[in-house]
Amino acid sequence: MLTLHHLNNSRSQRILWLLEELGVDYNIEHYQRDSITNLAPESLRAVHPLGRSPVLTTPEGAIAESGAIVEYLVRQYGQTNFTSPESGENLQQYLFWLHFAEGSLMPPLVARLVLEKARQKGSKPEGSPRI
Ligand SMILES: N[C@@H](CCC(=O)N[C@@H](CS)C(=O)NCC(=O)O)C(=O)O
Repeated sequence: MLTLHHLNNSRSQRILWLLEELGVDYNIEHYQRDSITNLAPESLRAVHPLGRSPVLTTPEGAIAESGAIVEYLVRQYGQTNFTSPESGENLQQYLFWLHFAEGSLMPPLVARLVLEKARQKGSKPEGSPRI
């Protein structure tokens, strides 16, 4: 059985969406962000050393990184609407969009979110952004 280790307000929502679209059976373990730091609880580190969400535990082990989880689910459970292209232009498009999400889209969105929070608090951001 698959278990999604789901943190509130996180990228884990993408994985929930995909699991539902694929119609796969799964369990959810819920984790809540710290109300002050916004960080994930330490208990998530016991599931995967990154200590971040999403993590999917599978019969083959724990998988972190949303892109890697998407790849796993599509490979294992993809049906007609959810197969990854094997070659050509479609494969390039598939790889581009898969990597674009974390490689190019998320960094500026996270930076904006962190700056916005800091602005609301009237302070400068501290440490590395962990959204
Ligand atoms: N590149 C990773 C990012 C994972 C990540 O940073 N997750 C955030 C939630 S969206 C998290 O767990 N933040 C809480 C923390 O870092 O303590 C992915 O795509 O899964």
